[in-house]
Amino acid sequence: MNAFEVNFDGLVGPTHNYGGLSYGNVASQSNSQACSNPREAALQGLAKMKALMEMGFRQGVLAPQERPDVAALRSIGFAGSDAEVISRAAKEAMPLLAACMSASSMWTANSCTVSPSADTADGRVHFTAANLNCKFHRSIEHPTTSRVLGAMFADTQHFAHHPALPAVSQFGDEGAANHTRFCKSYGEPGVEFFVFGRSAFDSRLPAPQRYPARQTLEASQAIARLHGLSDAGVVYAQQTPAVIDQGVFHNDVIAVGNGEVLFHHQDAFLDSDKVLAELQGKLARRGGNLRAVCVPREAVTVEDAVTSYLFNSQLLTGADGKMLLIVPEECRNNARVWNYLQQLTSDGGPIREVRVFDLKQSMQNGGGPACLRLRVALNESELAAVNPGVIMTPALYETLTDWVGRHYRDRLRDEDLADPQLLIECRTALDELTRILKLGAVYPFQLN
Ligand code: SUG
Repeated sequence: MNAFEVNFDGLVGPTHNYGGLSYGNVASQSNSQACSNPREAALQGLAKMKALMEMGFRQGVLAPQERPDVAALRSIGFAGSDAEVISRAAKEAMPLLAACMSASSMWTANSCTVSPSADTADGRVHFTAANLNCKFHRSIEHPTTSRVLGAMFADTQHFAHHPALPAVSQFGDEGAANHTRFCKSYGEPGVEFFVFGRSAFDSRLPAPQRYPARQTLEASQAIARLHGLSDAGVVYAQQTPAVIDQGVFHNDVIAVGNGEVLFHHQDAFLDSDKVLAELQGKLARRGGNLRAVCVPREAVTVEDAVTSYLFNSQLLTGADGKMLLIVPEECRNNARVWNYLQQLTSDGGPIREVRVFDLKQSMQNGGGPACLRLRVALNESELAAVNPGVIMTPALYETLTDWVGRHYRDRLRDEDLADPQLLIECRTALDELTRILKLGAVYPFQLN
């Protein structure tokens, strides 16, 4: 049966702002308190979805979350009416209000980890919502993520959903941002590659000194168990701790893979040769042939990778079997990176084409093309079982563009976050969105 990769992009929510909430994510820290433009952010994301759809890729959309998260503010002691909760938080603890306002669920690569049915013991597609417990503003995402995923992939014959792992740092899990799947073709058993930043229990493994390592080995192992993956189809690798300390807060800031290709920086993994040999061996036993494209540090430094987001690109297989890299505009603005890309696409290797997108609103918070999408490999009958309301079409693109135009502000600053009107605007917009995407009731304000 035919199988495909479907990219589900996060629709940027109406409260997109620069809260400076992610220590260790250089862009988030350096753009803290800048004025954001939620409308432009959402339109930039939609433009990418439309372009990929027009190029013939299967494209879906993942709904944003209810923000401000009034329930989260109540859980930490702010009381009264919804408006009072917000104004008290604004007066007493602005960083907590900012956290409960963040539109960070737009980076759907962090929403969950997905294992396609060809890899799992029960032959279903498995999803584990990410607990994202390294950052408060992200740790509040997973209950709604689970409800939204449940509404998109509801058919229990094809889809299995696991709740987030225990909410402690030993099981820190950031979803698909640290997970890549290699395969000969999407419908055949592949090798799932889990990259972790530290181990919670094995003190022999090194850890970064400056910035947090968000993903643990133990979280990755738990997901492999939950999804019923076989040892023959799994490889674990540790990220080089020094690159985390330079701002590589997820593996997808320094490597991307698709099909048989791994595009990675020379400094991405500890014991790189061993990791590549294990991947090569396991993929070969699945009938595939790993093609690792290693970018040397002489050509592109880790700092270049962090500022340009070269590796936070989408690596896609076109209808002709050739690979295409979707990169952010920031890659064109870095001469070393841009030169490297010219060379890469002309040297006869697997990556033949580069397409550039303006995603500046998201990039300023450390979210590039790859962060904005969740990859789900599906065969034809699984694709037919997905809620059709979330599959991108020209008509849905028009509807969502119009919806953004009617509901989103074009500037948002710190002081605007305290505006009680923003809560009303967001709920009105999201209520309409659940009807557009045919999700049913998924938001707390719809459930109470
Ligand atoms: O978790 N930024 C996100 C960016 C996530 C990028 N995702 C991947 N690489 N897959 C994060 O650090 C910043 C929010 C703020 O500062 O307002 C933020 O959450």
